[in-house]
Amino acid sequence: MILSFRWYGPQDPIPLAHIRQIPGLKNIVSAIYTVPPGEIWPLADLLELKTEIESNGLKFETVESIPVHEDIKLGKSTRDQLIHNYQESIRNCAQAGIKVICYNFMPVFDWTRTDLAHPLPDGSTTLAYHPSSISQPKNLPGWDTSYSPDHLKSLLAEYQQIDSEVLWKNFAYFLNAIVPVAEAEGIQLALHPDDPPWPIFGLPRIICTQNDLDRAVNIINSPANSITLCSGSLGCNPSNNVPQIAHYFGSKNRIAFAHLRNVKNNPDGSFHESAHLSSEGSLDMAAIVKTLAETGFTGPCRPDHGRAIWNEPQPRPGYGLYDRALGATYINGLWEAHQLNLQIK
Ligand SMILES: [Mn+2]
Repeated sequence: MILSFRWYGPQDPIPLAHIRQIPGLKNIVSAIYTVPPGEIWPLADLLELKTEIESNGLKFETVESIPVHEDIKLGKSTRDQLIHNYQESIRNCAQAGIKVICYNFMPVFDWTRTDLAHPLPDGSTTLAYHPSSISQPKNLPGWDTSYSPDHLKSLLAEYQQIDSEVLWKNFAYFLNAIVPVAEAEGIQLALHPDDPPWPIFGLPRIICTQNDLDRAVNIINSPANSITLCSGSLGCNPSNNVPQIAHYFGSKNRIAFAHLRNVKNNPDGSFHESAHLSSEGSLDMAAIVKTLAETGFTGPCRPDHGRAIWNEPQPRPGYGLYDRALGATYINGLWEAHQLNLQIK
């Protein structure tokens, strides 16, 4: 396991020098944020980012994420050029020393919450989701979309023609074009599950369960076609047994990247992101990390989101330094304990 931390590039207010002070933290997870979706990530930009990260004593081997253009998901005639660009971005990442590329195949919306500052009894705030608060995309707080209202409207209309089986077909078309390139370049693609793992706003979502992930990895049976095990995304559906999912894909050597965070699920279908500790949420974090250790996971792993604590400003909700750093040290503790256990056995 390579303990890693997401950093949003030079515009991220958290200095790399502070991230480096988290014990055992070796790697940065980042992306090129200045290039619009669908365009090629220039090698020069990747190398510049790598140089900055390395000059702070850290490594850059994991990309999260190269966005997949909506025309690819919609299966439009423009997709071949866009897929060609995606292939070029993969090649440029490989040249810059990247080993893992995280991506998702969620239509229009990335991770979705209805409350970005849900108060917890200890005085911290966190990201939360309540099904009754979700009706129209425009009602989402802090929604940062690159789409204008008109563009969004036309995209949503286009998706009216797309059901989940068509989306699967378009996903397979995309995978068949990019997995061979990743394989040739020595890169592992790491499909992130949908978050939350159910359809929203009438849009299909297809990467929600163990079966969905299994269908995805079986489209092309190659380690280059792997998954991101995101405990929090999968875990906010209580029917997803995350330790079991970790065991299933870990045993097949198809987990390329792990996101570790805890969620507290409520009977009404709402949830909030809790502190990482198992007893704070609904997930058995110790069992998840134990499974990764026992199945020989060697890839990057990062604390996913964190709460807002100690009055830290949250220009990017979920991505402050303090609580993610606590999560990182907790992961360290679990990992060390399980490594010791494995040695004793
Ligand atoms: Mn995640």
